[in-house]
Amino acid sequence: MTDLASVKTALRQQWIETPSWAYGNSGTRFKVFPQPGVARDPFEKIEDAAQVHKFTGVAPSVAVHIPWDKVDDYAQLAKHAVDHGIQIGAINPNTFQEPEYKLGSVCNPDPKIRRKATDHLIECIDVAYATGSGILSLWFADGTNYPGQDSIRARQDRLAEALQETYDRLGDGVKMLLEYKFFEPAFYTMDVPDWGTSLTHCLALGDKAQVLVDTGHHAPGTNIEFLVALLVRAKKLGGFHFNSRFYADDDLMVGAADPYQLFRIMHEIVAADVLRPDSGVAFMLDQCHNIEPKVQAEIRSVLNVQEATAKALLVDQAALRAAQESGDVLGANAVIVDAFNTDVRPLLAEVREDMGLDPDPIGAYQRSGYYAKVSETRVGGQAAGWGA
Ligand code: RM4
Ligand code: MN
Ligand code: MN
Repeated sequence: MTDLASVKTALRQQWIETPSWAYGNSGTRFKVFPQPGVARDPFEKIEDAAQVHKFTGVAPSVAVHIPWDKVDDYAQLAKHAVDHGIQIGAINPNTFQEPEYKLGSVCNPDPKIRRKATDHLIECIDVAYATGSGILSLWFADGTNYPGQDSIRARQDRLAEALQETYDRLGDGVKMLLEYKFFEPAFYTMDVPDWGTSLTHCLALGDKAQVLVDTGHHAPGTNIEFLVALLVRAKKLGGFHFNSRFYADDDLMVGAADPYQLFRIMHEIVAADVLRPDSGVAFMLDQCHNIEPKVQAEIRSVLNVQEATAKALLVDQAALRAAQESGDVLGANAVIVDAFNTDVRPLLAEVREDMGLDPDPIGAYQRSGYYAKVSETRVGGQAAGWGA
């Protein structure tokens, strides 16, 4: 039997970070459909993120992307977050949107462009210290489109060099996460295509470098919970970018495509006892909301992670172990399936009431009138986002 009090405590303490870019306009390469009330600057994005925390109680930080969220005074941005009841989370350098980066950033054959990219990574360490963030979260769009375009090995050497220089500048308060993605925007080789490549670099760098698992960045059929278990065992799981993909890197709401996969991932997390915020694993959303309202979609996503987590916490670990040890294949599987099939919504409603929250976060958000209010007040200026 699972101890319900400790399940509730774990759910109350859960920490899910939302991304600032979820609150801007986004779309596909075909069209960005602008929405009313969209944040126009990093301060308004923080206000949106604060709404997600206000109604869920478990989203107390917001990741930023530089230069999308570039401001003159980062201490002021951090204070704005605190004034709204949250804090700045991971700092994500952006080395994929400037003309120089056509052939890559830290892996570019031109040393001047590599210098510019590495300088930006180092500048983002300063942003981390100025905002009180403990995470520099790296994703590189680098790669090649055609066989022979560049030397695969030379690009790895350049990557290792840039990572080492950045790592050496981290100081004691910031750690480095290295994310991978198996294709796009490069289609022949990505320079960090998979967790093995990321792990290889992180092992060479040292304890402050860990792997970031973006659930949307794998080939179809990849067993994500397996690699999560492996990374936890190696003490190299730094965090997640949660989202769902139906085909490729869709960045849709986590739990939308395959809630059973999300549950299986959370089961590995719970079984390894790395759910607690002080375990060092960061649970972050990395999503874009192209056609659905953004703040509400982030709330829904947080609830989806909570539901998967609650189910994982309800797995009867003693029964599972007993079944495993006695070779009871179907009995062990039934323990997992039973937990997944539990309706945890009443339990989560109780947890929210214990936290002084409305048991129905989406209903409460809708009744608050926030969306109507910002749709009226956020007029003029340029909405944040990708060209809308
Ligand atoms: C990438 C990757 C990064 C994210 C950008 C916007 O595909 O997931 O984490 O920062 O998209
Ligand atoms: Mn990501
Ligand atoms: Mn992605």
